[in-house]
Amino acid sequence: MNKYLILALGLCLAHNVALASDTSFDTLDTNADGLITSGEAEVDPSLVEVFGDLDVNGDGFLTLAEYSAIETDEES
Ligand SMILES: [Ca+2]
Ligand SMILES: [Ca+2]
Repeated sequence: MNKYLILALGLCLAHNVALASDTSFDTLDTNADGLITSGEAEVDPSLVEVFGDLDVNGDGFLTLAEYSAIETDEES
């Protein structure tokens, strides 16, 4: 599991280099299970800071709906 996570993070970092400033839900969701884990969020330090706030139901994962709340916050 850890090996897979490291590989996933590596792939996500590669995607981030390519995409630069646009970190989309799909980019963060490296294993495409529809949820962003805290591990997947680590590629974006600003997301890690607000992860707990975005995870409104406290299950340790961000759904697309939960993640979408960040867009409102970032525009202010
Ligand atoms: Ca995921
Ligand atoms: Ca959640």
